[in-house]
Amino acid sequence: MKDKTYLLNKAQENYPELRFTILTPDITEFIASNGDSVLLDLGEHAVGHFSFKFDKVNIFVDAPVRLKIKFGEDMREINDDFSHYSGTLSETWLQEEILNLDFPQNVTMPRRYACRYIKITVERTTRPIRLFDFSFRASTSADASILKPANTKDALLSKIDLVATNTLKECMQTFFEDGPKRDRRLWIGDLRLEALANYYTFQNLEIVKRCLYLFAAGECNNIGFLPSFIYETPYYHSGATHIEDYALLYVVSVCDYYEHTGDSDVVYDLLEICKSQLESFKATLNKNLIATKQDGWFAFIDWCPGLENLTALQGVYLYTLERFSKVLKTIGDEDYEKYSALLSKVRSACKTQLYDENANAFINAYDKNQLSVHSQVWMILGGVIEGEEAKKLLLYCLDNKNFKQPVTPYMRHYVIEAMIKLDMKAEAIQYLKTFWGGMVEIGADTFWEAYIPDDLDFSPYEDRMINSLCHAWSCTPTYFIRKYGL
Ligand code: RAM
Repeated sequence: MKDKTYLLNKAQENYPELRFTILTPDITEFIASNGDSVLLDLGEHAVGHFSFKFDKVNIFVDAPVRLKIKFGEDMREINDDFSHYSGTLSETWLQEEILNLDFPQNVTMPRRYACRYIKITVERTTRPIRLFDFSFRASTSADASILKPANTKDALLSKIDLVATNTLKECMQTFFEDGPKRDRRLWIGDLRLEALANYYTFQNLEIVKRCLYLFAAGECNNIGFLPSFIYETPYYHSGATHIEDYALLYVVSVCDYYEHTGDSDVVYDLLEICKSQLESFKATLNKNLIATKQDGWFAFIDWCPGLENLTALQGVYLYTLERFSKVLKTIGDEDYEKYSALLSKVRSACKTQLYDENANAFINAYDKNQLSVHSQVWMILGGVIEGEEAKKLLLYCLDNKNFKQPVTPYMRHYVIEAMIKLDMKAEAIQYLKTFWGGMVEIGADTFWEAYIPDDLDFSPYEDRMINSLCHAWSCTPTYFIRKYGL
């Protein structure tokens, strides 16, 4: 196994270049008295730093001026009253500042924001003031000049592709962030989907490599799983959460990278850490080869409330085993046979023990026999069921009220992946249009972290205000549209 210094050096060698653009809002000057406010529109979602100039109008200000500055990813956020926030995540993510300015000056706000709209309210001034030369210095490591338009004649799919590529561009900073408003860190589940979309759009291979090495240097938990997220600011630090499905999807991300680039040096550097993720997971299978819950475990799969997720997790394991054994075979690694034999054994164990003929679906006592789309999709992606039988099952469970349904674009990505696997291209297009197209129709400039069409107030964190409206895991329509010509 490579040591931490080696891995972090590799991550550093692949530090992506940030590109900056200066955006100027629609309004250039604001003459204001006590209580006045102005709304600036950047015309697009942007991530970066805001600056402006402040001066007197004619009489010199004789006391500090107090401004409230609010940044919104959309207008709903601008209109929200943050003092009513009651979610489970810290309200310090909400983008609102009070600035006390002692005298006329040029102001550059030190913090980074993710927004399209900026509302400035003059909370207190004793004299009229002038605010002007508004400017927003936006950053991304995506090179927009190499992005070609998607090859589709369908207007809605083109629009979806545009919003998806904007989402990805905003999340590409010095690594793949999950959301530039919140949490601004590198999560494995998001990384995997961003990397896929990036291969077909901005093609920045450095950033993918950097992220793979950053995780490999992370601190594993007592079971051996990689941390599910990483911070790099102000210094490298691995997250304290270890999500089992994310640990497996790290291996898949390495396989994706290899399949896309053929770069075996990276695979050799990361091979041992990948094997250890699979070995750690294997240790949690019972004697019948079914995954069991361990103390202190956290499986993610989706933010669907009340979801029981062991069957889906087992599917993620099979999916990972399949992808990893294929890479091992290509690079001639001797463990190939071991992993592919295990894959067949666990697959047939799932078919005999988890497929229920009466329910016509996969259920699992460890999941309290709960019916969910998640279990079906991951059993399909894990290759437990195939062809017409799998297609029938997928069509049966989607939108069926007896089955728990996906709530995040993240899980919906995997629904579409299953459709593509089963040659259900028409259904995949329809699903993309209904779901991501739904966000476009209600004015999304970037795709959201969570979206339930008939519950726009849904939040995994008990208050919609904290939801991220530009979220990495929602960017994959561009991948499907461009890779599969949807
Ligand atoms: C949230 C973020 C992130 C996701 C994790 C599991 O905190 O939205 O994107 O990967 O959950």
